[in-house]
Amino acid sequence: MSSNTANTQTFQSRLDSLRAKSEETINRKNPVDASWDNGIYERYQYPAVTPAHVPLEWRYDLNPATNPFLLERLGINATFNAGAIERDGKILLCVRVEGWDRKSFFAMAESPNGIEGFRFWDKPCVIPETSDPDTNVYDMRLVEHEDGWIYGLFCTERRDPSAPASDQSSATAQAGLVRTKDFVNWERLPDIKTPSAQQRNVVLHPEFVGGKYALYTRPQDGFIDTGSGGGIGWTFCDSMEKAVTGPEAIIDRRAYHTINELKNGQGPAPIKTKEGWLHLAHGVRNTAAGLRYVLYLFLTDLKDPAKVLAKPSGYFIAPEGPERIGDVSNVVFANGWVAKSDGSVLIYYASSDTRLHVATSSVDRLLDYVKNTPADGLRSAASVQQRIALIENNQKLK
Ligand code: BGC
Ligand code: BMA
Repeated sequence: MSSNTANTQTFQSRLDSLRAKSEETINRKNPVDASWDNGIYERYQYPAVTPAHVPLEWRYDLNPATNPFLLERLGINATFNAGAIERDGKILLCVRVEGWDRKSFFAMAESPNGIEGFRFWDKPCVIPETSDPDTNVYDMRLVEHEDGWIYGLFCTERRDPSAPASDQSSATAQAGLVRTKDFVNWERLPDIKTPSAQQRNVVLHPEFVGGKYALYTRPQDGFIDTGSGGGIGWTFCDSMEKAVTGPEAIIDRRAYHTINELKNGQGPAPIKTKEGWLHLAHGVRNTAAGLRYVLYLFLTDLKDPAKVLAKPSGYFIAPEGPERIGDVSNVVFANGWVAKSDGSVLIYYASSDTRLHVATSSVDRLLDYVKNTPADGLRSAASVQQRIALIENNQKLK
C-alpha cells in the first residue's frame, strides 16, 4: 500500500483494536491498592478517569473516506479536577477535560459504583458564554443547594485586558456560574462578583445561612500571587441569579512554613456530619522544583460554618509514586467528593493535572482523623513534643 492511500482493511482492523482497548480501559476492574495502608482512606490500583476513557468519537474522524489513515484529529491531553454528585445510585462526575489545544471543557462521566467503569456521556457539556467570552473554563464544583437547583461553580479565565502585547500569559480568573437540573441543559448566570481582583476556588455552601447564600472564596490580588489574599474566604449574597457578594472574611488562613503557606482553596462543598461540616481543601507551597499541591481536611461548626473546630496538621493526600508525574508535576487537586447514605465517602482527586483518581473512606473515619490528629504546632520543637506524647502513650501500653 502506498503511504497515502486508504486501506479499508487496515482502517477497520485498527479501529477494531482501538475500540477493544477503549472498552478494556473502561471495563477494567479497579481493586484497592493493597500497598497503601494508613487507615484513613484507601487508594486504588488504577486512575478512575484517564484520557483513554474519552470516547473515540470525540477524538478520531471515524470515516475512512475523510480520514483514511485513521489519525487522531482532536486529541485529549488530560482528564482531571472533577466535580462529583450521586444520582439514582450512580456517581456522576463533571470532569475537566483538556484537549491538545490546552483548552479545558466539562464533560459528564458516569459509573455504577464510583470506583471503576466510568463512561462519558455522548457529548461534552455545552456551557453558554457570557457577553465577555471565557478563554478557558475549569474546576467545576457541583453543589446541590437546598433551593432546589444544582449549581456549577467554575473558574473562568480570560487574558488580562491591561497586559501589554508582549505579555501573553497574564490572566484574570473569576468565578463562573451555571445551574442545571439534568446535567445536560446548563443555564449560564452572570459571573459571581466579589470585592477581590481575582477569584479561583469559589464554592457554594449547600444550605442557606441566615437566609442568604453563603460562598467560600479565595481572594487574590494577582493571577498566581494571592498577595493580600490570606486564605479561604467566606461571604454571602442574596441571589445566585445576579450574585454580588459582600466582604470576604478569612476562615482558614495561610501560615508560614505549613503546607499552604503560598495559597489554599476550598475543594468541593463541605459534607454535613453530626459533628460539623467536613471540608476538603488544597494547600500550596513553593519549592525549588515548583509549586507543590496537597489536600487537607478541616471541620467547621454546624451552625456557623465559618468557625473552624478542628484542623489536623499537614496533608491528608499528597501525590504518591506515579501520581507525582504529569503535566504539572507534584500536584494533587480535588473539587469533588460524594458522601453516600451508608456513611462511605468517595474522594475524587486528580494527580499532576493529568488524570483522576478515587480514594475511599467513611464519615466516621474522616471525623476521627480530623478531631484526633494534632493541629500544626508551627515549630519543629512543638512537632517533636507531639510525637513524644504519642510515643510515651504507646510505651504505657507495654
Ligand atoms: C490553568 C490552571 C491553573 C492556573 C494557575 C490556569 O491557566 O488552567 O490549571 O490552576 O492557570 O496556575
Ligand atoms: C490551580 C487549580 C487547578 C490545578 C492547579 C495545579 O490553580 O485551579 O486547576 O490543578 O492549579 O496546576
